Amino acid sequence: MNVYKTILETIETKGGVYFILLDPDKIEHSSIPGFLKVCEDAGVDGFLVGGSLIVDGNLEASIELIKRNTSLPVIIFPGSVDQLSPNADAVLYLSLISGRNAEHLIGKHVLAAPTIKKFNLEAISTGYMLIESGRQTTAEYISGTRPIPRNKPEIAVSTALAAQYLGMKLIYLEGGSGADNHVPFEMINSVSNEIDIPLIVGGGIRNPNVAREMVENGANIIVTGNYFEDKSKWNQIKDFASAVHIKIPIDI
Ligand code: 1GP
Repeated sequence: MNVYKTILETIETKGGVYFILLDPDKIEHSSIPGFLKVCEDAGVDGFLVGGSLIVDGNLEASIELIKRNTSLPVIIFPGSVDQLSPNADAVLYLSLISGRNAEHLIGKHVLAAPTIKKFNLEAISTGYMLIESGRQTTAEYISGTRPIPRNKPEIAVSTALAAQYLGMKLIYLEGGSGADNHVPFEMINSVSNEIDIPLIVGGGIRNPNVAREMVENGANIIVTGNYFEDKSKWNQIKDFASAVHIKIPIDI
């Protein structure tokens, strides 16, 4: 499977892509098969797996289990160099372009490259931008970088354009997991108007209407994580998927 091609095709056919982020620290292995089934039935387009700080979870084992239970794309969303596995379909090769920490701009990539080659993983070069979202997020703290101010869309636009000109294939606007405030619609709109590569938005999205408004403002891929760690909310997954798939009529 070529994941990047699948993403482009899904944007074309459904109007948007809906990914769910699984953090190995936060999911019980016993509930993974059931959760994946619910996601598939609800119309989710794929899974990101990873976290800024994995303390207990075993990424390798989680990915193996996820792959055994779904035919949807499984993409590593790495919080560190050791979050790589040959069982995944692709890895978001994240460069933290909102920051000025050389390790996260290119350093970690050099360390990870030989393993990616050995695993024959599809690396999708992604310009990763942290956007100020209220309290300091784990990603900001761990990376030692400051986010782009949420009221400065012009900085986000210039940064995203720079990534595109450097040849990156995706732009990721990240509010941070569990963010108080999601990425502002205005910023999504400004960035998407200027770039020609797909735009991912995630962090603090807890409502399908918000997801829909993001897609209407130009987001191509929506990611939610935290929200569905609570099993009682699984019946809302379909609402999120339908909200993101703006080309497919919502059945009433
Ligand atoms: C992916 O970090 C997000 O971009 C996930 O954020 O857990 O807040 O949905 P949430």
